[in-house]
Amino acid sequence: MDISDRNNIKLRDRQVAIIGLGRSGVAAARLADHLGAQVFVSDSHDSPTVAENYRRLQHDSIAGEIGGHGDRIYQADLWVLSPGIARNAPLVLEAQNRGISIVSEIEFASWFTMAPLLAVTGSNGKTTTVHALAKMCQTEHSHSALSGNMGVPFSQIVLADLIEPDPRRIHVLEISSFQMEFIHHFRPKVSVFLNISPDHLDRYSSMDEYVAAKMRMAVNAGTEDFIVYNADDDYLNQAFTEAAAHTRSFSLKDIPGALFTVNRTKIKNFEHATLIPLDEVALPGQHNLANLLAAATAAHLAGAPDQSIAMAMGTFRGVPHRLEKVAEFNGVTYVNDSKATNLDAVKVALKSYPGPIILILGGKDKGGDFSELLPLFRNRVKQIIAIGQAQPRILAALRDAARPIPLDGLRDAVKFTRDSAEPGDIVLLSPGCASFDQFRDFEDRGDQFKQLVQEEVVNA
Ligand code: UMA
Repeated sequence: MDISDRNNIKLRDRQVAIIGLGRSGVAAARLADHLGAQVFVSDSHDSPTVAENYRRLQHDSIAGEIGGHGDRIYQADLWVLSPGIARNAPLVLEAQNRGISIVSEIEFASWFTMAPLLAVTGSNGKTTTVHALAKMCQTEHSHSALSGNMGVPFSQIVLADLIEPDPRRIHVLEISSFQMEFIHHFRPKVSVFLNISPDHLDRYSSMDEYVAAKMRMAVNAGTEDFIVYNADDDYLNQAFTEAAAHTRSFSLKDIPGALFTVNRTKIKNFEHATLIPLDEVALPGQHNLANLLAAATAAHLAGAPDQSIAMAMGTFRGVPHRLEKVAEFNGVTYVNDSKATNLDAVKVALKSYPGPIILILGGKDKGGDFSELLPLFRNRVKQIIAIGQAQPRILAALRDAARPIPLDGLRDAVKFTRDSAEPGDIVLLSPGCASFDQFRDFEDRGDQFKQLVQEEVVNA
């Protein structure tokens, strides 16, 4: 199928295969169906979630299969690929061999909206930044809608807008490297790059490959578009010296050319007037200040007034599963940082508390080097609990220096902290790993942690 002209892609009666039936797959299937395509959905698994997703689509007369991919998937003009499926998976290579056009779910959805896209990527801080950005862009003149990697598929929002158009729509998108592997026309008006550090090394053969996937977000940026990047990040500083689009950097240092700058007491706008005093910013932490500067810069470029930007900074307190205080019991504070799926996010979490910290680490291994955490442990982390599939690697990396305790799962970890934590301690779930070994996703892991704290500690 010819997809070279974005404005002329017609799906009516075309064979569209949706590969993967998680959240993205379901939303893409519904969007394709709405646009008149002959949709076929396929998933290699038949877990309860996939089975339920399939049942609902079947109910709406959408055809498919679960529990394995049959040959039917290759009778297609177009594939919409879920982000969880690697681009070098055998079925993807086979489809390429057969000349089938393949696009990511984000690319697919982007064809069917004319509203401006504000896209945010980075190794850490994406979810916090997009939430702040969406709040800043929620004004009389612009109605922001948040989607992407944060959990709501872009296709779902695009379909809702096709059914009930909103001329003031602005899309705020959280973008992962996975979602950029099969893009062609995807072109944000503002592309925000927060930071780049090692992540997903289980899926990419090198750091360069991972960085390249992330950088693709701005590959189509033209002279009317903007790239916003963190000038305090070495990778990004090098990457954007010769960008085609307008670039705007942000920094925690006072750098020339930044739209918003910060000093010891306040955030200032580009006219050096006070945007907001620092003690009125609701979200704690230096790393969050950088996220807020990124969001403010993007919001300004999208036309949001300073008043709305300042209001969001004064009221936005953060997102669930990201350094979320769960409970304080007998002087012990429980913190849910389940969204910390890589080691850099764990470092940020550790730096947010002076200690003493009891750290719950582990989950599905993503290939990071756990010994990188060691410099942050001193005088801060009093105990490490290792759980999940990554447990042997955590033990091997940290055994001598930090003597981690291996436990079976989250319930045992919470019980252990109930019996061993002392007043003043912080019990921090900051796994540094993906969740898929024992949980549906990081949200499920965080929700279960919160429930276990209630069951095993607060109400015990
Ligand atoms: N599958 C196949 N064939 C295969 C391999 C997998 O059919 O060969 C199936 C799996 O059985 C599964 C589906 O494909 O049912 C894959 O689904 P998915 O993992 O893409 O999951 P979705 O529910 O569609 O969720 C995706 C994002 N998941 C990933 O990128 C892994 C979600 O990001 C995102 O919130 C959602 O789309 C909506 O946009 C999650 C994530 O972990 C939060 N992201 C990573 C991260 O933040 O580190 C990148």
